[in-house]
Amino acid sequence: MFNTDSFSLKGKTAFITGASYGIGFAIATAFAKYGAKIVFNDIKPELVEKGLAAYKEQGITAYGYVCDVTDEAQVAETVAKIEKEVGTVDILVNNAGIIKRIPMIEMSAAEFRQVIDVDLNAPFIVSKAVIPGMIKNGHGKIINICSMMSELGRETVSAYAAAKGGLKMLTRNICSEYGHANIQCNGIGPGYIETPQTAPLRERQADGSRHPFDAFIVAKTPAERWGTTEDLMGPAVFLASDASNFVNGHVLYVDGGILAYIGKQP
Ligand code: NAP
Ligand code: GCO
Repeated sequence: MFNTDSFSLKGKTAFITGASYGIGFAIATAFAKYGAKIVFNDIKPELVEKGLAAYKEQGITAYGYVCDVTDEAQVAETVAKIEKEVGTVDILVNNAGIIKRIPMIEMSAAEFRQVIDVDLNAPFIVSKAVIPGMIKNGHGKIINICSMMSELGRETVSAYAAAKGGLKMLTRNICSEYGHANIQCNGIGPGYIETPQTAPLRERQADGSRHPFDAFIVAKTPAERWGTTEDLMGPAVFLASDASNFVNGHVLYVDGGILAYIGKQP
């Protein structure tokens, strides 16, 4: 029956990848407020340490693991540890990601592959590792962090757009393949969000004026601002909770309206 507890994550174990800071950290913090036990990983030990301190500062007891999400053996080992030390993963957020802004004809195949590896292959690897536990438990939530680039292209981000477009289809496929096992797999497509990943696009110019890309994004967003990591908290809690049990294979764009807008009329 639907009630206010339908949004509760009490007792749930949530694994958010690459969540030492930025979007993953904000989502994990929101999950903790709704009662979930927080597990995260990062590729560098110093980032895990930084993350653990940041969660502690928020009054959250988080479990942090050093793990490269592109390495299938490391992921399997980490998920086994999580299941033993914390519990079976009820909620997975595939958040870890990288971007390389390089014009396509200047990009090496190795650079292209690296982006696909972190942004697309890794969500496959981590999902594959947690789904058996979810099937055994009789429920599971997977949230893939997609992008505007799951729908749109732009100069210099060919690998990122290919990966995030692929991630949208992986989302639909996990839904198609495991919906019968009461697993819901959805995406969140953040618009342009203020995090270190987008800091180079917001750097002030030498004369103190806005970066042209910064001005472009504000003009392209009906909300007339960049998003904050806080903007993603409510949508993530919704998709992680029982309130969304019949929402499956969907990408929820949290973009201040960018995808709805043709752009400023002349
Ligand atoms: P981010 O800089 O993309 O942070 C992601 C985290 O993942 C970092 O801690 C990063 O560590 C970690 N990571 C990278 N490669 C990894 C690997 N192989 N194994 C484990 N961890 C790894 O920050 P963000 O902006 O918060 O982005 C989070 C997600 O949202 C990404 O998937 C991104 O593509 C997506 N997104 C961001 C925006 C935006 O506007 N910011 C918009 C749409 C979607 P390092 O610091 O060492 O790289
Ligand atoms: C870029 C940006 C974007 C955002 C985001 C948009 O260079 O265009 O980094 O790709 O990070 O993914 O949704």
